[in-house]
Amino acid sequence: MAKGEAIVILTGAGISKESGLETFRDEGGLWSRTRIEDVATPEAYARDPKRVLEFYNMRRQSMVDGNIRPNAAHLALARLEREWPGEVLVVTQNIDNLHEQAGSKNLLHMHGEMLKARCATCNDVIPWEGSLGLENSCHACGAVGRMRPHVVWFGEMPFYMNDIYAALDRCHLFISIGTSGNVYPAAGFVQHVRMRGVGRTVELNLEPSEGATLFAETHYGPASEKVPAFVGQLLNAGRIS
Ligand code: BV8
Repeated sequence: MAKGEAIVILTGAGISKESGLETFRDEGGLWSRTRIEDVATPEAYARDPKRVLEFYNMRRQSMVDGNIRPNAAHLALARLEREWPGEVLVVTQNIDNLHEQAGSKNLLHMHGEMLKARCATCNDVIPWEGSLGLENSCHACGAVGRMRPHVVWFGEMPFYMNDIYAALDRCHLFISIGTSGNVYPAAGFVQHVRMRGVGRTVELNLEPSEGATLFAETHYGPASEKVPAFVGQLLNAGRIS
């Protein structure tokens, strides 16, 4: 077993699709019905906070009430973290809590978390499972109508970027799962790894992403099949290359 080889895994909405959560850019996905400019930018929130809060209340509700559970892909990544001798870091663009439910511990939500709210006045972040409205007040500073979803909108800086680039700079294997490769800076991570000239890059997706040609290795099909198979092979081989 090769000691200490580090793995970074980027996940997107595709890994949660088979758990019952919608993706964004697939046929009938979230952005086919709602414009990003209307619900997922700071300008939209400033212009019409009620509409933005409702968009996230609807999605949070389906996550909490819909009894959404991790699928075999999330579980396989948690198994890899438990059984691999080196570091395994999951960087997710997703704002659901399916990686946590599956048991992943070394996990960074670069686009935030649906089940948390943040005060736009004092930045206090608290768990939040119900609806968010303008009547809500901040438990820390008392500001009213300033609680927003703790998610990263377009034009806002994603979280943990320093930690993410440090992990990309030391990884031996970068795996991208269930993402269309449309949104930056996440879509640029594979290029960042390639520029180092070392390390293996793998895409596991339903179909080729925008960045498919940048990956040395690709496997296409449902995440619930491809991810457990890939993790099984990796653990059997006990080494990355
Ligand atoms: C930033 C959180 C810089 C909220 C999200 C002008 C002004 C400012 C910025 C920009 C600009 N122009 C461009 C940019 C950059 C912008 C960007 O990339 N825009 C794109 C649209 C061109 N990025 C940003 O704004 C980012 N911030 O750049 O900051 C900066 C610098 C200095 C100072 C300040 C700022 C912030 C981006 C984050 C936005 N927030 N989400 C929410 O969820 O509502 S993005 C959103 O897209 C989600 O996070 C989502 O995860 C992410 C990516 O989408 P995917 O996960 O890939 O989902 P998608 O539906 O696209 O694809 C699904 C894939 O799964 C498909 O390939 C499908 O085939 C596959 N699939 C389906 N089923 C399965 C499957 N695979 C396997 N198995 C299956 N069963």
